[in-house]
This record gives sequence, C-alpha cells and structure tokens, in this order.
Amino acid sequence: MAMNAYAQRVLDDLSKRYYWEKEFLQAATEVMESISLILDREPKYEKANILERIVEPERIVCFRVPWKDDKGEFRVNRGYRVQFNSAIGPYKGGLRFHSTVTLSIIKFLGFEQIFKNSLTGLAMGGGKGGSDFDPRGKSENEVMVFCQSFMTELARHIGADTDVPAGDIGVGGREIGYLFGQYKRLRNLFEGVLTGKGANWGGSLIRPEATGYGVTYFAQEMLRTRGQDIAGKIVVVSGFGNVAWGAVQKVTELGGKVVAISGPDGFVHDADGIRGEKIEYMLAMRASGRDRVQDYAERFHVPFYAGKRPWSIKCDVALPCATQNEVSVEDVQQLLKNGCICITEGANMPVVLDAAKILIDSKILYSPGKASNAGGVGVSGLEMAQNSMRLKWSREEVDRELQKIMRNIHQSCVEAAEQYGCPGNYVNGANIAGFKKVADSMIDQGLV
Ligand code: NDP
Ligand code: 2IT
Repeated sequence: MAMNAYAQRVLDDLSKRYYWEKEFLQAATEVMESISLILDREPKYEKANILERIVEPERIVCFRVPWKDDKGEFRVNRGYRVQFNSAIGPYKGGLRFHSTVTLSIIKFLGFEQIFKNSLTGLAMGGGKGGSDFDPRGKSENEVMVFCQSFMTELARHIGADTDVPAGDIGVGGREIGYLFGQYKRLRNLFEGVLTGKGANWGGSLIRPEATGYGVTYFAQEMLRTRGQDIAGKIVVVSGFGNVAWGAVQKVTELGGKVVAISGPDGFVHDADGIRGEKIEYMLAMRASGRDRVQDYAERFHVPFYAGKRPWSIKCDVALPCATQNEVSVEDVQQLLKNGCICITEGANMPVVLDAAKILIDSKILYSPGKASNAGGVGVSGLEMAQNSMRLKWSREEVDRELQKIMRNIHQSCVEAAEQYGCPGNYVNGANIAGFKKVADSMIDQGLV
C-alpha cells in the first residue's frame, strides 16, 4: 500500500530521532500506513501538523525504583509512565513488569493505547507504564516492597481524573492491590486511580476475564461476517496468562475447542480440548510464578514441545495472547497452509509487520490487538464509571456492556474499512476509526 507523502515524511523524521526505538517505530509505521488513506482525502490533518504532534507523548516520566530484597540487599529497577495523549479523556493504560521492558516498549504500548481507547467509545486518553522488574522467582514480600516503591514515585503523576493505570504482563490483581494500598497512604484518597482492583474495594466484576472474553466476542463477530461461528472450531491460543485464560474460558463456553496454549518454555498440545479443571489449572500455573507451561503437560499427560511456538498445530482460529512479535512470517505461512481462517490478536502487536501484510493480502479474517483486545480497557472504563457513581454493577450488566463495546468496535472497523476502499481490512479500519476521533479532538482543542 502506498504511503501518503506527509505520513512518510513524519515517519522518516521519527525514525531518525528515535532510531533505537524499534518497537515504537514498528507501531508507528503500521498506523501511518493505514491513515495514509485519510490523509489523501482530508488535508486538514496536515494543515494542523497533527501527525508530528500525535507521535510525541505529552509527557514521559522515567524514574529510579529502589527496593530491598529478602536478604536485605539494595536493588534498583527503572520505572516508566508515558502519558501519551489526553485529547479524549484522562490517560489510561496498563503497567507492565517484565525484564524486557524499555522506554521503546512502553512508548509502543502507549501509542497503540491511544487508538484502542478511542475505539471503545469511552472517554479515555492513552498511556502506559511499567518497569524492567522481573517478578519471576520473587517472594510475595519482594513483590509488595517493589510495588510500594514504584508507587511512591508514580503517585505524584496520576489520579482518578488525570491518569488511571491498570495491569498488563506481570501486573495482576495482587500487584494492583499493593499499588492501590500505597497510593491511598500517600495521598489520603480512596479514589478510582487504578482499575483491575479487588471486587471488595472498587473493582468491577468481569475485569479479570474482560480481555479474553472480548477477544472471543470479537472473533465471533468476525466469523459471522462469513456466515461462520466459533462453535465447533479448533482454536490455538498462545500464552497462559490473564488474556489467554479468559479467551480459553469463553471459546470453550461458546462451543469451540482450544487445543494448545504456550509459555516462554514451549507449548502443550491437548487434542481433547482445554476445559473444566484444566482452565482452573491455568490460573494455578500463573500464580505459581514458575512460568512453565510444561507443568500442564506433566499434570494432564499431553505432549509438550520445548522451545517451540504453537502455530504449527492445525487450527481454524488462532488467538495470539502472549506478547509482541510472537508470530513470524514463517508462522503465518504455516497457519495459512494448515487452513486457518481467522487470526484475532489478544496480545498487543503479536504479529511482525511483514507477516501482518501477508495476512491482509491473504484475505482471511485478521484483526489487530488495538481492536480485538480492547475489552480489557473497555471494562476498565466501566470500572471508572462505577467508581465515579459509587455503584457496583452485576456480572450480567458488565458482560452485556462488554459485548456491546466489542460489537461496536467491530462495526466501526468494518465501516471505516469500507468507507476508505479496503473492505475487510481490520487493520486499516481500526487505525482510521481510532485516529479520526482523537485527531479531530486535538484540532478542536487548539494548542495541544
Ligand atoms: P500475563 O503476565 O498474565 O501473561 C503473559 C504471558 O506471556 C505469560 O505467559 C508470559 O510469560 C508470556 N510472555 C511475556 N513476555 C514474553 C516474552 N518476551 N517472550 C515469551 N513469552 C512472554 O499478561 P497478560 O495476559 O495480561 O498479557 C498478555 C498480552 O495481552 C500482552 O501483550 C498484553 O499487553 C496484552 N493485553 C493485556 C490486557 C490485560 O487486560 N491484561 C489487555 C489488552 C492486552 P513470561 O512472563 O515468562 O514471559
Ligand atoms: O493493553 C491494554 O489494553 C491493557 N493492558 C489494559 C489497560 C487498562 O487500562 O485496562
């Protein structure tokens, strides 16, 4: 697809200025290619230099996180919060604790979050944060002490109407609890400053399941455009964390069969399908902090493939739910060869750029994470609404709203793709629909 000259200029400039930020540039390239279609038709964005502005975060906070381990030794990690764009609401987005975290990773995630949050239809700007702290093998006490130190700095930059973090890789309910407790002590405020909170203290029902449920609802919508249904489909999922768990649950409930999950150590192939106590066991594996999916293979006597990704297993639907760039060109070729008809992203940017191009050209159903994994932040938005009203909705109410959000996002992608001459292209559809609302809001607000 031809890149618009203005988009190319901004991207070239960005690539020179931040040449080492590989992941951020990858995310920016995808968006620039998609929105080239709008820029060709609407000169107002170039006139207002919107692209130069939108690729620059409004604010970046980098800080030292000192903590003491169980042996009493001083340790230090790096902390980040990128407040990328507040055109349509307070900054909103997760925190990632993983050894691979760099500013480039946080900027790519924050950039994606701008368009994702816009697609949800809720009033949320884009932000992301995290640390290169590695939770693997850390004791309960070390995790708590780290979270407290991280929040000691972060607290001065966030607030219920300013910036509302949540979880991501390595940050789940336990970490949100320690972070919230420390925020409350420092600020003397009980407010909805984080989402993904415990159900007893302001958390929304369904938030833990929301991302995976949303991914499945989105896949269902995609399949329906071709007269198909998730029921009876063979599904391969990567990862075994929060998103993978929610997706396995919902796919199974809707009559699909999940035959593989994966971890950093390899993947398991469970031809009978992952259901019942096996889904419960995914939670136990995650909570153990061992980060081994091999444990599943040993417990349920199914084959384990060390050091391999699950994309060689024959399936109708693939749901990458682990991390960025986990699906290569070869993986995509293998999936297509095996007759896969639908790839719905649960992780953020799991498919490398060249592989995504192959998928788009192949005309199978393929959706980008910023559309199909938006159910997590969508229910975070519902948690913020409940906190503001000091109310709590039932599971059924939240689930109904989540389904509505996912249907609307699907519809927006389909319509935008049609309107700009690329029907069925969910990547272009998501980027165009997400971008327009934010860019128009920036124009309305003047010097922002
Ligand atoms: P979890 O921490 O619960 O699980 C992440 C899984 O991916 C783990 O199995 C983890 O193992 C593995 N993983 C992470 N990084 C790598 C890596 N570099 N190489 C290999 N495996 C890796 O995280 P989530 O389920 O919350 O997140 C999964 C994906 O979904 C991420 O891309 C996240 O950004 C995205 N997402 C999450 C949302 C949420 O609400 N939680 C919402 C929308 C998207 P290990 O830790 O050992 O590497
Ligand atoms: O990538 C994401 O959308 C998330 N990790 C969830 C963010 C949130 O604020 O709920």
